[in-house]
Amino acid sequence: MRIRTFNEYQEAYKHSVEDPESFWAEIAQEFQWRKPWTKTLQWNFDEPNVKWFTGGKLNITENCLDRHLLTQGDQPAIIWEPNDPNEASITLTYRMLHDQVCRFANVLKRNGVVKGDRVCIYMPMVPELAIAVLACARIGAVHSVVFGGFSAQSIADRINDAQCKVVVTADGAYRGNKEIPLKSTVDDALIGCPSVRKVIVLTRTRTPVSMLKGRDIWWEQELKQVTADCPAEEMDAEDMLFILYTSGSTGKPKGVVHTCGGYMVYAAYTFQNVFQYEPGDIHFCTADIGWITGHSYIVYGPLACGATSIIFEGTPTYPDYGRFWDITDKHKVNILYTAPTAIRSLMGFGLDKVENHDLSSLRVLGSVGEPINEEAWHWYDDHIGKNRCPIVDTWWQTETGGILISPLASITKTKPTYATLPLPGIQPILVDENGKEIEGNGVSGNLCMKFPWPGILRTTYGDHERCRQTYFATYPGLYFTGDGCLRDEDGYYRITGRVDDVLNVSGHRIGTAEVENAINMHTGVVESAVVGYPHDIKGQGIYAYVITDQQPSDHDADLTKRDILATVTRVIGPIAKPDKIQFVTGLPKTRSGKIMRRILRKIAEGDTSNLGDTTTLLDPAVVDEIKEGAL
Ligand code: 6R9
Repeated sequence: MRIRTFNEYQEAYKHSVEDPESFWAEIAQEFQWRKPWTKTLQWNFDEPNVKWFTGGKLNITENCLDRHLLTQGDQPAIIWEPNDPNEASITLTYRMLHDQVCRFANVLKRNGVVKGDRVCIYMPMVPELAIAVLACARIGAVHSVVFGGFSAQSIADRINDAQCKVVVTADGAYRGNKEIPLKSTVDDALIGCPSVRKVIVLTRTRTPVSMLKGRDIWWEQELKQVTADCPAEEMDAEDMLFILYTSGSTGKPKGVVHTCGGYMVYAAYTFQNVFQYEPGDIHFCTADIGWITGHSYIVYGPLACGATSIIFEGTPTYPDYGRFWDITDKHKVNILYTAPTAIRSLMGFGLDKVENHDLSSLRVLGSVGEPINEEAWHWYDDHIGKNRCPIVDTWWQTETGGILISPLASITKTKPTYATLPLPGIQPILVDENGKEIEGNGVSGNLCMKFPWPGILRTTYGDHERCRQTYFATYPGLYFTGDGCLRDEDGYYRITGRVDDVLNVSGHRIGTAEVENAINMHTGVVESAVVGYPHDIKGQGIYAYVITDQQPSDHDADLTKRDILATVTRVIGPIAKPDKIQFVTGLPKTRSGKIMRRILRKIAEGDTSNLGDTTTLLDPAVVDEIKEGAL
């Protein structure tokens, strides 16, 4: 499955388009299957219905753990770097990780978890998070990891949507100089979650917690009750592996569903080829396992390839802004995979903390989560890669399971701000608003895919129609990504950002409707409209236009703003807090009552010169008022 030259890339690509089934079957054969599949691919994008490796039986943890034991059982699988650099880091070999995953899988079983049950995981970035994820996969339970920054309400919504039976959490989490109470947030969430029978709590911060009799149990106590003998559950290739919630243009986050066989093949194939992973490489992906990047490129992709993956608990700026470089130096990192927002924030601090570390172990640099601007690209290239490490700008989504468009490290010629070319198996197409294909080069349009790859989402949990509506109905016969895209004269792809009502704040997807719903929950708020605007570090900032029931005085306005921020934090989490709140008396609406976001976006961007046609507005005068009060 390994591509080594540009020529091989072109051949692989050609093969993948001409005969996708034999292409992917050859790759899938390199994994360990209990029973071979009978049909490589069945698909239509109308229902949609996509099935890869039908009839094939496997367990992803046998591929990520057991099959490495003979050849590299004593190689490090996970290196854990704690929040506080003075605390010791931990190395888990493949054998140790296998042992711990089996033990925790037995804990889950002991607590009534069976194949197909959903388990919510709300944890800090500690090795036990990866262990819990893999333990679920070991016994065929479906994990739903919820990022540790989400609020009790967000956890409850996700638990209820998936009807989770068990929650795995910790007493608290360390992030920089903060201590975050996880268990008490889970307690708040569970007031409204009747499906949950057990809560398993790991000790991390020793923050006092209340343990509910009959429901709450300690991770450490439970481990004393089990052995390390846990045969893996036999799974069908199309059995569910996990659910991961992500924001879209409607208010409610969707549970994206990935299945065992296709996801495994795709995560491993892309990890190996995009980063040109070599045995022994130390891979440092700075994402949180609560996002898809962490699922595919901290846990499953690297482990399926037998790599060493770093799990970092802390933040890029604690105890100082040299932390990434400190970790790179300390653990001799070969592949560094991070987000443009982190690069931009570190750029601002200058070079002293870069220059006092040895970064010579680095071979490949990666970028993910949002478009990388030219300045950040060059800073990364010059100062971190010292102009000798290829940068792979990897474009993909929660729904795609793995990277779709990206250079292959040191194989594909890179171009700043371009994700460059589709990986083998990926057939991008640009369309106009009417779904008509835009052919040729030097064009831009809406980015779609016309053929499935093994990692594509199968459904949105509990609501297949929503999956169809969101991804497959806009342009019949195509998977619509929600992104705008340019294809230049060389056929290189550059992602220009979302074309729907989804914001990308510090690499996190946030739906404008979600933020509006949260703001509208505040008592004084009548209505609100949220848009994004360019932000130097976050990529996009959140700008909220808010109508209150009483026009607040200056003093009251400050208080109300604080209350609104507190409301958003409580309903969604701190990542969704607006950067700017402007009080207005009306919103620009069409006669049919639709908010004209285009106008609000322009004003938020500070560009009030050309607002386009405003004659269809119900009350054009509100635009002047909003312009005058713009922040
Ligand atoms: C992996 C991940 C997906 C959205 C996606 C796009 C943006 C991700 C990007 C990128 C430009 C890149 N995005 N990678 N935009 N260049 N290299 O981030 O998944 O959280 O689901 O976000 O992020 O807009 O549609 P997810």
